[in-house]
Amino acid sequence: MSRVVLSLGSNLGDSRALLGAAVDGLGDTVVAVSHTYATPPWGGVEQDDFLNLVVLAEDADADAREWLLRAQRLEQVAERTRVVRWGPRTLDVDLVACDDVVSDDPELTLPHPRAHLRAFVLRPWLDVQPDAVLHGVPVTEHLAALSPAERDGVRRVEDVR
Ligand code: PH2
Ligand code: MG
Ligand code: MG
Repeated sequence: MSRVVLSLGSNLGDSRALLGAAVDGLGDTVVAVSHTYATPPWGGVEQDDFLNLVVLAEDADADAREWLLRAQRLEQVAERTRVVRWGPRTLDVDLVACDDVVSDDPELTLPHPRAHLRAFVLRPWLDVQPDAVLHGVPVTEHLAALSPAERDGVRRVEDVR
């Protein structure tokens, strides 16, 4: 059994439909879906706001690498292109954490190396796992450590699912 925390984001195309289709694409592995949030772009590239959400999923037959493949397949279905690092995209599906796996593999670093800095990951994560812990620290504390501007930039919108 593996339990994964996935961060989904989109700011190109019909983001609501793309995110909804990606959640559907995870099928019955989905345990919980967070609310949906509009979030200012993180990473310094000028672009439209993103829609972000977090999915908690479980599958007895999937390890972290298999979740990565599934995430990449969902991105392919969304015809994801990525021209600029941290730039606009139709769909981004990132593994935030997978069980207690710690990996410094450059292709699959776990937990996600920047998750603790991103309110657009932390805030929705708390919807599905209020007692979540990252790097031994409660996610609530990571979120509290961010600037108020970073936290307040994450605004709840109508759920895609
Ligand atoms: N994804 C990025 C870069 N910046 N900013 C927000 N708000 N949400 C994202 O999903 C996002 C981002 C590249 O993965
Ligand atoms: Mg990403
Ligand atoms: Mg990604």
